Amino acid sequence: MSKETRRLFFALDLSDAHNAASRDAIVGLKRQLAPQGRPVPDDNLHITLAFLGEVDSKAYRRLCETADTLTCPPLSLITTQTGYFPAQSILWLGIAENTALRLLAEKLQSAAAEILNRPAEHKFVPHISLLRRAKPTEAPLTLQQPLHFQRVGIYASVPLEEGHGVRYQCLNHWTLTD
Ligand code: 2AM
Repeated sequence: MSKETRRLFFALDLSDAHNAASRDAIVGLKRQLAPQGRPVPDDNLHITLAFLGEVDSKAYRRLCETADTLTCPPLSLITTQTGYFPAQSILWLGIAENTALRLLAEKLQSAAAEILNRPAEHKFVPHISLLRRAKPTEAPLTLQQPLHFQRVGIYASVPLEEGHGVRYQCLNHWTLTD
């Protein structure tokens, strides 16, 4: 069996057409903040539900089997204001508390902890990372935009061939239904 691993995470992807207007506003905020750090490429904007780290193919299959059993309605979310993860130097845009979102993330995080035999690396703070290697803003900036999600995916971080950075490859996805 292959012991090769991939760097994976469960996430909600912002690129669906029905989120275009809100995504444009988020990209605008990201541009405004760009001098503070290294902007995340527009195509990489997402909400991480569970960060998985390095995962081998056997664990990947078990994670997918767990996701097959998920029950979660489509999610209607709203962005709030900027925040900062000091340990990772990430400047992000927050998401308002939503019970279905939190339950989904907690289910995925606890399944991942069991399958990968390691505790979740982070407590769940719903966010969209905007800038990496960033400095914090002096005061939070507010941006309230609606976002709707009808599916959740598992993604791999793939290093770009031309040098710095990564692109995210969707390996599998699941439809959220009432
Ligand atoms: P993201 O920017 O893609 O959401 C590894 O530490 C990664 O975990 C971070 O780069 C961040 O990826 C994600 N992450 C998820 N929840 C986090 C949290 N509460 N604090 C810091 N990073 C978090």
